[in-house]
Amino acid sequence: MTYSVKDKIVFITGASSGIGAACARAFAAAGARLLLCARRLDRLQAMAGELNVPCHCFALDVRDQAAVETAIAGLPEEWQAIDILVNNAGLSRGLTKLHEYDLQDVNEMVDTNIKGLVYVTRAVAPGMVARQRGHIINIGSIAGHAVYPNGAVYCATKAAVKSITEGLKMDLNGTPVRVTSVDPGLVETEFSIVRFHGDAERAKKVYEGLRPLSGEDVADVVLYCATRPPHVNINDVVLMPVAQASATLVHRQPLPGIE
Ligand code: NDP
Ligand code: 8X3
Repeated sequence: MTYSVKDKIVFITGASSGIGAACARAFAAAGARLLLCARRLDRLQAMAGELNVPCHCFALDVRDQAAVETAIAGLPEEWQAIDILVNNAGLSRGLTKLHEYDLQDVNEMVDTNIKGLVYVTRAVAPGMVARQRGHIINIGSIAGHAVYPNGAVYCATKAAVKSITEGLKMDLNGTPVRVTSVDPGLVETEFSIVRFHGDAERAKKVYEGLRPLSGEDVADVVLYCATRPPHVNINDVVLMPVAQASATLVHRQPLPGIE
């Protein structure tokens, strides 16, 4: 027996693009009600208009602790009982040797990927404990399992997500609240465009010669984790394109059967 997400309230951070937007579509197709946030509210509203489920969209920068607390405490009553939180908002900035890194990029990654994720979790998890139900799904990365050159800080932020997921699971032990990490390899989204500060040509090269994952591939796994029976907790899923064997080993030639 699977867990139905129909009519459940699913809160997805960073739903304006890529994996977050794909998660919104996947949960909508399963009949969930969607709480969607990101900084680009116009994008959220455009997507919500195409989804045939109730959606509540709001602009939020997860780096802003006070804004996170105010937004979540101030949700309309009918949106307060969040069943599933998908902590997806995140980014990479730069791909550079640490001793040459732009510290503004460093701050943005740490503040978004670690502190932002914790602020949102801190605001949502108490309600789940009080209601004695809920599921927190963090989007980690293969980068949290293995470091690659020029990516020390981004990899460290995703290693932090891995630790936070494991620690949260321990801290919520004794409650029915579930905690999962979904950790993808290369996914073609706006991720690399953001990493390279808008350099679309350079971003395209990241996925050249292979069939990367899509946001939909990741959303499919997130939905799978969310729909297991209530006594089953999927702790961690690592998913990669077949052409990717590790954080650093990528085959960039055609593979039979893969278009
Ligand atoms: P995208 O750039 O396509 O999407 C990132 C999303 O995060 C956007 O919706 C963006 O919204 C949101 N976001 C970024 N910063 C903030 C912020 N300060 N406050 C609120 N929302 C924010 O990239 P992906 O979909 O690929 O990335 C989603 C997650 O997946 C990230 O955590 C990333 O680290 C992780 N990941 C990505 C992989 C990949 O190869 N693409 C692989 C493994 C993990 P907005 O700009 O409107 O605020
Ligand atoms: C994103 C995947 O390998 O570009 O987390 O870091 S990678």
